[in-house]
Amino acid sequence: MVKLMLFSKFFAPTSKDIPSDAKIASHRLMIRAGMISKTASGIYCWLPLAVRVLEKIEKIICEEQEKIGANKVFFSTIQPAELWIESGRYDAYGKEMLRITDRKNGQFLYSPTNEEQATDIFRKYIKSYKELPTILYQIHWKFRDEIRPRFGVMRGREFLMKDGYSFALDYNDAKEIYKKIFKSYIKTFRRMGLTPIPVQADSGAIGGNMSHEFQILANTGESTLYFDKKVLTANEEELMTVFAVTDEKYNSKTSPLSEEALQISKGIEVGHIFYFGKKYSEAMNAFVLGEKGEKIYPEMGSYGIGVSRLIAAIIEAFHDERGIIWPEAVAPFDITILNLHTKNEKCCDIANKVYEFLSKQKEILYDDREISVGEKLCDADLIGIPWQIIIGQKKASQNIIELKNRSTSEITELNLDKLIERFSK
Ligand code: P5A
Repeated sequence: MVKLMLFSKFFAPTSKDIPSDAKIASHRLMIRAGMISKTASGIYCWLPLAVRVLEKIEKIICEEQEKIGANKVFFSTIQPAELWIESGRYDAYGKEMLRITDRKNGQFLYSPTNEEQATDIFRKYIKSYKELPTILYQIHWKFRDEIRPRFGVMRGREFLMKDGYSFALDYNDAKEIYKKIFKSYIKTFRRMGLTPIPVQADSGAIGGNMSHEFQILANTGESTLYFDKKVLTANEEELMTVFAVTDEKYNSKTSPLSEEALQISKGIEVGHIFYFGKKYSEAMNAFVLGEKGEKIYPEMGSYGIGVSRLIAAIIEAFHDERGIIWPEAVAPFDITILNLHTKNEKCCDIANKVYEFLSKQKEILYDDREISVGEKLCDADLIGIPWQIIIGQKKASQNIIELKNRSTSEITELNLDKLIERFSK
């Protein structure tokens, strides 16, 4: 990733205009910060600031997936209809599936999810029980022709998903993998600065009998959650058993929670995991040979993270009336340098020195644009980079630099040496 960027050369078309369909903060802020541009209903182009955040999120996901031994692949986005006819989902998936006919009249579809394809790869290449368990995952674009795409990238038609597929020898192994992935999802979301709430869920179109959704608290969330307050502080192991459900499953008469323990909040679903046994392996005749040459149909699960939705969810969780407040782990840059007077020699000299030193360790967006002081400060708050180094002519003449924390708005005055020392730790 490029560590130093001049804003004058960086494509981040910020704006004050808010499109009329932008009903929630994350949608308004992503448009205003120049992160996304609408192509069609529920379909967006991703601009450089958003791409940088996507890359940060992907890196965290991939690191945590590697720790649990998952193998990264890219399934093709276009799949032949036959795979879905084999699994029995081709008709069941209905209008949400984007169906494609090629020039030879072949029937294809744009992947809404990849259980069939993962099972197909498995049956082609994995032949022995010794090769299990296997976990394959990818981070790739999906298309679902949602009836009501809304809230920008929160519920899109084209969206980026991390999807993983596991194959295990028996039920016990499958359950162990499910638990391992459950815990690794908690770690993944926590590394992004989020507080994930795993709720016991229904498995819907994916099918199966064990399922959890991972929710992030936000007033604009589409789900209503009923949960034990312990969820907010529990460790990964405890989270598997702490009570948390959505309104569809909640029944006040059978709730195990006291009034003090119960919290009701809105949430955004950023992940969803499923165990579904032999549903696909049997339907698609995917098996390995056991020790005595017997056929074993693997026990499967699939595991999703809404990567593009996460950006919107993070913004819903971290923003104020002025703009986005990125958690450091996923911020597009670590620091922005605001040279308020680009024609003033002293300001330029200090700004150049600051970025020369700090770009060795940090990712920096240097705002060198010739625009008004007000616009520069507003854009910095809007874009939400965690640290702002503000260089104005009056303070600069006394060798003073201001360091502003975007989250607390606290401003500290420092000289160059102290500033460099502050970020060298
Ligand atoms: C799990 C991985 C699946 O598709 N198959 C492969 C399983 N699960 S899911 O719940 O349907 O989707 C996983 C996550 O993707 C996000 N998501 C969306 N994001 C943006 N726009 C959409 N229309 C959309 N649909 C699903 C969610 O975060 C979901 O948890």
